[in-house]
Amino acid sequence: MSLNRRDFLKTTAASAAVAGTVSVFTTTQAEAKIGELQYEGETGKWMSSTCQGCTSWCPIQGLVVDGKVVKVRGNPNSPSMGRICPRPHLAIQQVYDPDRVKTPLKRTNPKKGKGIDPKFVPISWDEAINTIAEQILGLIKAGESHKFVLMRGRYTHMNEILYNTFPKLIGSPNNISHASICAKTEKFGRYYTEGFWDYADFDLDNTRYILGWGTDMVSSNRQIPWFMNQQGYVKDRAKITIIDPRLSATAAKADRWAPIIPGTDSALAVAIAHVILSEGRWNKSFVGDFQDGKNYFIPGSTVPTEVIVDEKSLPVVFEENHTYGVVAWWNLELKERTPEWAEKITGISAKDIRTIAREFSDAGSKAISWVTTGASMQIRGAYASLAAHALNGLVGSVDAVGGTLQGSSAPSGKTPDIKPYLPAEFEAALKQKKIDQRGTLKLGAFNKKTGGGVVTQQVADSILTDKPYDVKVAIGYWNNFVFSINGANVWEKAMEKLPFYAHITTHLAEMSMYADIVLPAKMHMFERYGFSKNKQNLQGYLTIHQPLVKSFADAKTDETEIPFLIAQALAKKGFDGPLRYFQDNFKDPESGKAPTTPEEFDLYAVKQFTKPIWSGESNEKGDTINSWNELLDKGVWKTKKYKIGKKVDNFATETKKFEFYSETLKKVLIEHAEKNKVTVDEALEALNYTCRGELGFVPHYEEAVRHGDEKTYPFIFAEHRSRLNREGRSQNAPWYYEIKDVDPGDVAGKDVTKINPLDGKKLGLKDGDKIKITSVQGSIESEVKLWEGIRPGVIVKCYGQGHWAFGRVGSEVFGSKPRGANNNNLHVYDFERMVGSTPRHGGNARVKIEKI
Ligand SMILES: Nc1nc2c(c(=O)[nH]1)N[C@H]1C(S)=C(S)[C@@H](COP(=O)(O)OP(=O)(O)OC[C@H]3O[C@@H](n4cnc5c(=O)[nH]c(N)nc54)[C@H](O)[C@@H]3O)O[C@H]1N2
Ligand SMILES: Nc1nc2c(c(=O)[nH]1)N[C@H]1C(S)=C(S)[C@@H](COP(=O)(O)OP(=O)(O)OC[C@H]3O[C@@H](n4cnc5c(=O)[nH]c(N)nc54)[C@H](O)[C@@H]3O)O[C@H]1N2
Ligand code: SF4
Ligand SMILES: [Mo]
Repeated sequence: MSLNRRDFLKTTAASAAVAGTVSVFTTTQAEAKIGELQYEGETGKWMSSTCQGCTSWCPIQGLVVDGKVVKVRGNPNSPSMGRICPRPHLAIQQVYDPDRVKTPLKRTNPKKGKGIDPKFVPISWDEAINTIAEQILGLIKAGESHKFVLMRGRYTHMNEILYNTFPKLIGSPNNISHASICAKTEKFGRYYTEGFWDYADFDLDNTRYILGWGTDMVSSNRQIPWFMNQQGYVKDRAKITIIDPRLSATAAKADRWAPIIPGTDSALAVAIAHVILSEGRWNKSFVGDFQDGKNYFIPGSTVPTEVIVDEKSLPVVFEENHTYGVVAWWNLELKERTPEWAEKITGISAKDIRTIAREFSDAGSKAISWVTTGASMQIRGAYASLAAHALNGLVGSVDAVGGTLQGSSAPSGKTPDIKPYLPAEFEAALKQKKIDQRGTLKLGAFNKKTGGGVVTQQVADSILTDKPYDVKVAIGYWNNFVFSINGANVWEKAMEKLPFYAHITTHLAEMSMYADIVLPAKMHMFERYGFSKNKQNLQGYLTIHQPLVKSFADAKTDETEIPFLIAQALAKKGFDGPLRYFQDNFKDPESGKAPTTPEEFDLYAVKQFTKPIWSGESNEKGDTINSWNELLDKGVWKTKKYKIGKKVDNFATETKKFEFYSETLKKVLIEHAEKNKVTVDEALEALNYTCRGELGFVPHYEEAVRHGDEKTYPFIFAEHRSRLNREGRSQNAPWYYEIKDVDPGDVAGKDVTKINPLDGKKLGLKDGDKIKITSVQGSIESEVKLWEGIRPGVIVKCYGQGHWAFGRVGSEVFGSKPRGANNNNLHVYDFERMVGSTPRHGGNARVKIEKI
């Protein structure tokens, strides 16, 4: 349907007037009347903000006409020079979605559960905030403030306030982010080889080879717009090989697609390393060489410590240059890892493995091994991440022209110290263990140390078992864990049990259906202040979020306005620590005025955090910006281009070298074992890895874990994300369904399961057949699409649909019946235990298929 601008404005105004969502259960998809919007001429104003449709965090601009944002484009000042992907256009349907929460809501049905109507009624902000403040005070008075949990999904860098300081200010150690359901194990490989715990940057201008591990960079991962734009140029200069069980959009245009059996990436990576070393193809200037110039990396043999030459016994010395432990890696792991061995495990022929290894190493330091979550967010993904990243060390492409880079980062203000605002009685509560059991024997949560990271998924189990203690009050924002985490049914049960939950959200989502209070959030792209920092195209940048338009809902900013309101309510009730902290420390950097309203706090706080940019003090490091208004106008500040090569021999590893034998991992594993009073081998076992001894310190093959026996569950389940997913947030946008066939093999308007035609034949299935898919965790119903883009024995389905409570378009019947199916009903509630991450890839579940 098409709507002219006047009708469009009328529709949004009308829906704004209908407050609340009482009896939302009766609305069906057929009644949804959101359509295309057209605008009359571009007479409006382009204003800068930031897209958070994915972790690329692109600077964008919105065209504002008569107080409405009608169009989006890239910000020309961005490092990608104004490129964006297709997804920000969907954001228009997000912000003007008539299904948005328009006022605070209160649950009137005390019974909680999937499919149970919460019977929400609209309430005032005062009542909502007071209810939350009472709950918090109740905990404080009972001396159990640690039983409060703050859960964060997506965020801007303003999360320092609600996520980082707020829980502590009210006496709780529990701030739980979504990092471990996102991409943590991808970072593991970089950290334990080159000491870098972050997203990488890549020198696409100069690269000659990209070896992508689950890398679908025109669709997902990071710097998507830049890669989409550069893909053609890159292809002129470089070869691209994509290792992915599925023919992704990038694989379809690559030089080679290696359809790997899910979860076997570590085998392929070590076999590639084996070829590179045994054929003498490593980068001699980066890695070094044997002193006598001979190659002692002989398949099947350990590098000897000495050889006999002319009846003389001579020591074999490898003079290592910028790396550490290449001989140990060979001796411990690589010597037997032939392509023939890997062929049986990975499904990639030995011939292809040799070709990939040769082509990759021919490109030398201009070859990128680009590891994504596909090859790392697996049950035993830590060593796959390590092995695939280590290939960059062999060819010397780490911090090299045409290689993989750590990149730069934009400066921003520090978070003021909260200690003076913490009452003495919080001391014990703040020392309580975090609810996610990080750092315990079976949940290493390694980042730079044991227990350093979050284990998001564990929170459900901790709530259900009251371990280490019972959670009583929780606030979640910009998150939807009931939908977005493996074993969705476990989260459903946990949320059912949680005594008090407040959800700060733009839409009622699955997570909101368990809420006692729902608070409407301003939409991040067009309605609120904030800032994000990232890197693309060799530049670090800071990009501003600002209100382009006034929210049509009575919404507030999750990360600033809402904590300020709660702080005010707490102060009125006699506990003024948080309010004093906010008012003392977040004065307007220009006028010096302390904030008295949530709006002032929001503005002063964002100005304070971004001051290093707009004050002009960073002009020498990058773009020139001299005032707050100039930052709002330009929208983005970027660093000068990253200087390549400085990190070499100065990596933040134990040896300062690029570590093939990871002394850095060894140290953390020993720490973890000692902390939990076990040996390193016992720790490895508890973390569900098969290696023992020194093998645990080098990249090596680990057999994939698959839940379900092969006989009952003959297929491996794999998944990918949609080019249209704005994480879990765009699925109530009609455009999402209309153009869903942008994902290879998918069908517009549907949520199909892609099955190889050979398997289809065996099972007697044809396109459009309805099927039930079952894993040991649960079942989904789906529709068959026969497709050659997935190997026989593996089936694949896109992630994103299957919401049972996400608007009239996203759900078949809001509150009870999903549209499509959620993959997280099949993914098994299990962990990658070294990092504590949630393994959505690697084929964690075997499944059976039944025709229905
Ligand atoms: N099977 C499977 N599971 C996955 C993934 C996958 O690919 N496959 N991806 C994983 C990854 S990488 C991630 S990062 C996580 C993301 O998972 P989560 O962090 O749980 O985030 P979303 O699913 O995007 O849900 C965010 C919710 O916030 C609300 N919301 C939307 N916009 C706004 C806003 O502007 N402000 C506020 N306050 N609220 C808003 C909506 O209710 C929405 O449902 O999911 C993970 N889960
Ligand atoms: N379009 C889009 N882009 C996004 C996001 C989004 O929601 N939508 N979200 C952003 C976020 S939060 C994140 S964390 C990143 C994640 O982005 P990526 O790291 O790129 O991860 P995914 O898209 O989850 O999966 C990548 C690929 O892994 C493949 N795969 C599955 N199993 C295996 C396996 O066993 N081995 C290998 N080698 N590949 C496998 C899948 O087919 C898929 O093509 O994307 C960001 N970019
Ligand atoms: S969805 Fe991601 S890649 Fe696309 S414009 Fe937004 S932040 Fe950038
Ligand atoms: Mo993510």
